[in-house]
Amino acid sequence: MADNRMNKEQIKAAIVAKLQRQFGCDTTDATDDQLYQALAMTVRDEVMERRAASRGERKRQRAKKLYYLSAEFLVGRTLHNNMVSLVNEKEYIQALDELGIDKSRIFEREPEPGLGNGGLGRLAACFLDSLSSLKLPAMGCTIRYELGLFRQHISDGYQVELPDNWLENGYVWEICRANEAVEVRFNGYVQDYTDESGETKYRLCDYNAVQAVPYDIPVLGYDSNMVNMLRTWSARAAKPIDMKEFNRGQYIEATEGKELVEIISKVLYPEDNHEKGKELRLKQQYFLSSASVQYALNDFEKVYGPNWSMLPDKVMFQVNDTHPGLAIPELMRILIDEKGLGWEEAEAITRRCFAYTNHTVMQEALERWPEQMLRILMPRVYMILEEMNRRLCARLWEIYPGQWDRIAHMAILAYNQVHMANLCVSMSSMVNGVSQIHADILRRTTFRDYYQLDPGRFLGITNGITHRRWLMMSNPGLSDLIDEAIGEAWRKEPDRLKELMPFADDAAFREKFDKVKQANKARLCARFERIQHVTIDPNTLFDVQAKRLHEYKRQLMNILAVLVQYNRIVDNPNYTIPPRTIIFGAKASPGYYRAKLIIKLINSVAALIEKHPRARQMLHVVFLENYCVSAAEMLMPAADISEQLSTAGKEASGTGNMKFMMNGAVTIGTMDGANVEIYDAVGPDNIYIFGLSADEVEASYGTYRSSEIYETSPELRRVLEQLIDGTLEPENPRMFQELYHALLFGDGGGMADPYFVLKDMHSYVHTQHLLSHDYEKNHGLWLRKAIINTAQSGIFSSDRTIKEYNDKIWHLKPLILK
Ligand code: 26W
Repeated sequence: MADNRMNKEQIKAAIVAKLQRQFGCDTTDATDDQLYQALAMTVRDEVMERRAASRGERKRQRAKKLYYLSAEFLVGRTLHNNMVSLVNEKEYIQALDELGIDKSRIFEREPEPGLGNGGLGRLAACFLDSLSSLKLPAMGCTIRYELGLFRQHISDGYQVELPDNWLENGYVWEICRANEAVEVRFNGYVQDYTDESGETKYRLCDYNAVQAVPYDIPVLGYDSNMVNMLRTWSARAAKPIDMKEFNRGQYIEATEGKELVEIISKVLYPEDNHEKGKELRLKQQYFLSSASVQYALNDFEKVYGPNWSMLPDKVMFQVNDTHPGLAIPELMRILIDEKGLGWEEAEAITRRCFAYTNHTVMQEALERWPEQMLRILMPRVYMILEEMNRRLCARLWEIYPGQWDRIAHMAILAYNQVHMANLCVSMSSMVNGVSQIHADILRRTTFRDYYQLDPGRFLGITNGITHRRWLMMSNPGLSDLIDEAIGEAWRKEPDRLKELMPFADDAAFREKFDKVKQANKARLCARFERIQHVTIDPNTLFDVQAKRLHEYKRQLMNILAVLVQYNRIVDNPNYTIPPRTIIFGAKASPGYYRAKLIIKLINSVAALIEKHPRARQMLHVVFLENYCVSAAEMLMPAADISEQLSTAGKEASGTGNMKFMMNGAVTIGTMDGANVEIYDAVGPDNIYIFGLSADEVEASYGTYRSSEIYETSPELRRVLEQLIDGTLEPENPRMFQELYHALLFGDGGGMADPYFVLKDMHSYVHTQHLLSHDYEKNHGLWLRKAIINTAQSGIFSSDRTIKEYNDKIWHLKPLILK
C-alpha cells in the first residue's frame, strides 16, 4: 500500500501540537486523560484520511455492500488496535518513549464501549475488523447504548452491578452524522387508501416518531487504506421539546416526552441466552432494524436510483441472531408502501437480501414476542407479518396437508406469538450455524422441518477471532518470537502460523516460548496486584475459565472439582499436585439468581482454601472482577490451560477457546462447539477431552439419575454435602442449598442436574489429573503442546470465517484501493 503513514518525528510533532491546541499544555503538565486524547486524535487523523479515500472508491466501483445488523458490537478499546492496523505501531511506541509518556498507562485511559454481553457481540466486532482487512465493503449497525453492559464489582464474594457510563467523558472515536438521521415510527393505526392508479395502499397515522441519529466509529483494515464504519444509532425525540409548554413555565412537562423516547437507546439488556419479552427491548430491536434498512435504501438510491430489482446485487443484510430480524418485514414495508412495489416482487427481493446466523440452541433464548405487543407497537409491520405467515402456511399446507402441529411449529405466528427464528429462517436466503456440531444440531433438531424442505440453505461456518487484536496486539512478545522463527507473512496470512510446527520440537524455541508465557503471566500478576490487590504466584500453572456465567457452561463443575482436590490435600498429608492458580472471569445476568450464587460459591471456596496452610500452597482460586475485552487481552496470553466445559451440544461455538489456543494455552474441554474443530486441528495429544458426547447427552435425558452418582461416589457425595454442612459458610450453612438441590433433585418439575455436572465430574477430575501430571513431569513436552496449539490456530482467524461467509453467502468484491 501507499506509504503515507507518519514516522516517529511526525508523530511526536503531531502529539505536541494536539496538546497545545486542544488543551493549551505540553507533555510535562498534561494529565493522563489529555495525553490519551491528544494521542487518540493523532491516530484518528491518520484513520480518517484513509476513510475519505475508501468511501469514494466504493461508490465509484459500484461495489456491493454488506450490512451486518447486530444488537451488540463488543468492540473493546480502539487506540492501540488502530496503531497496529496502521502498521507504524513501533514508531508510535518509540515516539511515546521519547516524549516520556508511559504507553500502557495512557491506553488504559480509553473507555471501553461495552456494547455487548459476550460471544455474539465480540464476534461481530472481530468480523468488522476482518471485513476491513480483506477490503470488503461493509457497515456494522447497532444501537448506541448510553449504558453498556454493567461493570461488575465483587463485594464480600457477591456480584454487585454498577452502571457503565462509557460516554461520560466523551468518546474520541465516534463521529455524529446528524444529516443522516432517519425517523422511526411507533404505535398509531394503519389506514388504507386508494392511490392514483386505483390500488389499495396503506399508511400509518397518528404514530409516535423517534429520530434515529447515527454516530459512526471507523474500523481500519490492517495495512490497508480500507475503512468501514460501525454505525451506532442513538434515539432522540423527533421535536426536541415542546416550546409552547416550555414558555408557559411547564419546564418538567415539556421534557417528559423526550425522556420517554430517548430511553430506547439508554441501556443494553444484560441477559445473555435468556429472553424475557420486555417491551422496551422489542422497541430497541425495531429501532435498530428500521433505521438501518432506511439508511441502506437511501444509500442505494443515491447511487443506483429506484432500480429496486438491483437491490440484491448491491445490498446484503446479515442478521446476527434474531434480534434484528424485524429488518425483514421492514424492508418489505418500505418496498411496498413507500417504493410502490407489489408483494411478490418485494418478497423476492427481500429473500435474496437477507441471511441469518443462529448463535444458540438454548430454548430459553429463542425469541418469541406476544403478537399483541407488535400489533400495538408497530401495526403496519405486524400486518406484513400476518400476510407473510398466511402465505407461508398456505404453502406448507400444500406440502404437509393436515399436519397442523408441524405447520404451527414452522409458522411465523402461532399461539398468539411471533416466532422470530421462524421469521428469519423462512425469509432468508441462507441460514448458518457457527461451528460444525452446532450446524448439525440446527439441521437435525432446531430447524429440522425447514432443513428437510430445503437442505441447500443450511450451512455451518465456524466462528473465528481477529488474530490482529488477539495475538499481534495483546501478545507482542509471542508475535515477535513468531516473526523471528518464520518471518512476518503470518500477519497477513494467519494460516502460515503452521510454519511453526517444526519449532515445537526445537528446544531453544521452546525455551523462548516459555519465557514469553512467563512474562505474560507476570504482566497479569501485576494487573491483579494493581486493580484487585491480590498477589498471585507467577510460578504456578494458570488455569483459566473466562466467559459469561451460565449453568450450561459449568463453572460449577470447575469449582466443585477444586473442592475435590482440596479435600484430597486436607485428608492426605502426602498428597501433592503441581501448584495451580485457578482464575475465573464471569459476569452473571443481574436477574439470574443461580448464576450469582455460583459466583459467591467460587469466592467461598477460594476463602476456604486460603485458610488451609497446605492447600493454599497448591491451590489458589481468584476471581477476576469485571471480565471485559481489555481484561481478556491480558488474560488470554497468560493462560496455560483453557477451560471449555459446556455440556456437549449446548455451546454453539465458543470463541474464547480460540483466543486461548492462539496464545498457546492447552484446552481441557468437552466435544462441544468449536472445541471439536480445535481437536481436529491439534490432534488428541495436544488437547484434553473429557465427558459425554452430544449424542450421549441426548440419549441420557430420560434415564440419567444424578442421585446414583451421589450414592456411588463418596468423593462427590462429600463435596455435595459440603455445600450444606457449613464447611463453606459456617454462619449460614444453607447458603448454597439451592445448588445442592438443583444437582440432586431438580427444581419445579425439571430434571435433576440438567447439565450433567455430576455425570461428567469423574471424567473431568481424572482428566485434570492427567493434565497436571503431564505439566509437571515433562515441561518440554508441555511446551510442545502449547506451541502446536498456536501453530494450528490460523484457521480460527476471522479472516478465514469472513472469506467463507463471502464465498457462500455475500459475494462481495474486495475494493481496489491505492
Ligand atoms: C434474547 C436474549 C439473548 C441474548 C443473547 C439470546 C441470545 C443471545 C446470544 C445469541 C448469546 C450468545 O452470545 N451466543 C454465543 O454466540 C457466540 C458467537 O457465535 C458463540 O461462540 C457462543 O457459543 C454462543 O453462546
